[in-house]
Amino acid sequence: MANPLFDALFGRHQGSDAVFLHLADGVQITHAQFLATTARFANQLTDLGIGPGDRVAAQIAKSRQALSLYAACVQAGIVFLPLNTAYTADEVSYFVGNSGAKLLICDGKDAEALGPVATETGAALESLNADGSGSFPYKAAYQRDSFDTVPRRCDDLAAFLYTSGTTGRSKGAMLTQDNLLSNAEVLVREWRFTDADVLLHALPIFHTHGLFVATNVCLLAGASMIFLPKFDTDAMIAQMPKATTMMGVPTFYTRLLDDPRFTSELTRHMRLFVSGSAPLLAETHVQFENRTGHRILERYGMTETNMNTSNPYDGERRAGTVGFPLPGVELKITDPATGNSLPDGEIGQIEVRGPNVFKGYWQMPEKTAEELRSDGFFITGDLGQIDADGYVHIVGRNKDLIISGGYNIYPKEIELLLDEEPGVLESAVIGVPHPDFGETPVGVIVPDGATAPDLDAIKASIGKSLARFKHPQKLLLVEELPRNTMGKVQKNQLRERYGDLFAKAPQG
Ligand code: MCA
Ligand code: AMP
Repeated sequence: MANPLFDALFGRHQGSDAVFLHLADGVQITHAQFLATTARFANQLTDLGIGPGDRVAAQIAKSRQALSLYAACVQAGIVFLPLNTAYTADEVSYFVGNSGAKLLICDGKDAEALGPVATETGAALESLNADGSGSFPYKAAYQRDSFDTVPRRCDDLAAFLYTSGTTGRSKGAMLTQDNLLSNAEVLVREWRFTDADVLLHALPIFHTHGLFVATNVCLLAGASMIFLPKFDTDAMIAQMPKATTMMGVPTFYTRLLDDPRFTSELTRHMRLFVSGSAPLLAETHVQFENRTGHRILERYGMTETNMNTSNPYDGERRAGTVGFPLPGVELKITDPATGNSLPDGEIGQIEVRGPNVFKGYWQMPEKTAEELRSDGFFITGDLGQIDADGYVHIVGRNKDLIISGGYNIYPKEIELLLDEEPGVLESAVIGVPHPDFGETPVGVIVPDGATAPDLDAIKASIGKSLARFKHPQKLLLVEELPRNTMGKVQKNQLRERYGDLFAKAPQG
């Protein structure tokens, strides 16, 4: 029996001396070298007693070894659970505990802070550092560089990605081999990836965009990647002439456009720029085309569904839209109250069905049933409409979510912490426009009247348990929150009131 995901992404490259990764320091890694490390890691995981279906959580820096850990999990049939490096020990503790991960791999610098997490959850703890050193690769170095790939079925789990919820509790989205493989296959075809492509990769590899879209597509097409540790404008500009494609969140594009060195000459060899994870302003789309002559291809996806829609490769890439449903993906716009389909042109909730749609939330059957209908349609929580030409427009969200620089922030999680703070009666966290991150969280607090809230102390206190990117950029005091007649907080009124807190200073 085969392992469809491993065979398609990695197995096909066994023994190949073609370059897979161009690292920032100029070192090139061939597929054969990459797969030798992968096999050693797979042997080491097996020696640690971790087998098919077990979860391995990893909070590690982006490196070729981190990518080999992903590949090793796929090869050994282990469920890979990557974690944002910004998460605090409190956050990691929840993910490891909830997933029942048998092993937590972290950066050596975090081993002391995460030691108690491992003890509490019963997970083993190993380290893998940004430079590829650490206890895990040290032990793996003594392992064989070949591994008998563990057979898997298409609907076996390949990965868990945690996504926050409106209740403030994160949910583990269970992604199968076929969810990942079918989506990568469609994207390779739709975006015309070949082994001649070189992708400029500056995204983190703990989310769908950087791992399952960018990396899986390149592996499947036999393309190589310029693998940068993170987004850095200077490095992007230095590497761009060697690349043919780039994928990024809108912040990548606005940051590049802010730099006068980013010119049409610099992008002359590029054939494709893809944007997603957050709305790309039509203004950015137009500015990009004026500067470079390239039209950014915007697509739309979710952790639970991988990619759902894409603007066309050939044909008009329409600014402010996310294009058409991908082949194999059904998309409908429904009335949130009844679930019935709405005619084209009307605004409603976006629902999708297809091989890309996840299996459900780990050990949360009620949550799964709320969002994943029995007929297979997933309720995305995004509001959209389909125009007369069939292009999908995302016009808003039916879920209380803030997207900052491509990272999702669920207000509830912050509100629950704020409400616990001394002097706070209640709070509302809203997303307001931000010139660099698109949106950023702001906390609006109603004092309890007994003790005056100390905003600096509150910031410091909630900061201990929240990842840096979730920290409200401002805390404001108000006498009361606006509510409708049902008593529901009117966040849109707050967003209007505070919408220009971070407005860019007028030019000239
Ligand atoms: C870093 N910081 C942030 C963010 N990133 N704050 C808010 N939002 C962020 N996204 C904090 C840092 O901790 C630091 O805090 C301060 O901002 C300045 O850091 P800076 O160096 O400017 O940031 P950076 O390291 O350059 O990161 C910005 C970034 C990065 C390049 C936009 O966030 C990024 O790579 N985002 C991509 C996220 C992504 O891949 N999303 C895909 C999710 P301080 O200085 O105070 O310590 S997958 C998905 O959404 C779906 C499925 C889809 O459709 O793709
Ligand atoms: P995630 O938790 O990373 O799965 O976030 C998925 C959410 O990101 C979607 O439900 C959308 O709200 C948003 N998103 C992704 N791509 C786009 C896009 N191109 N335009 C607007 N929103 C997007």
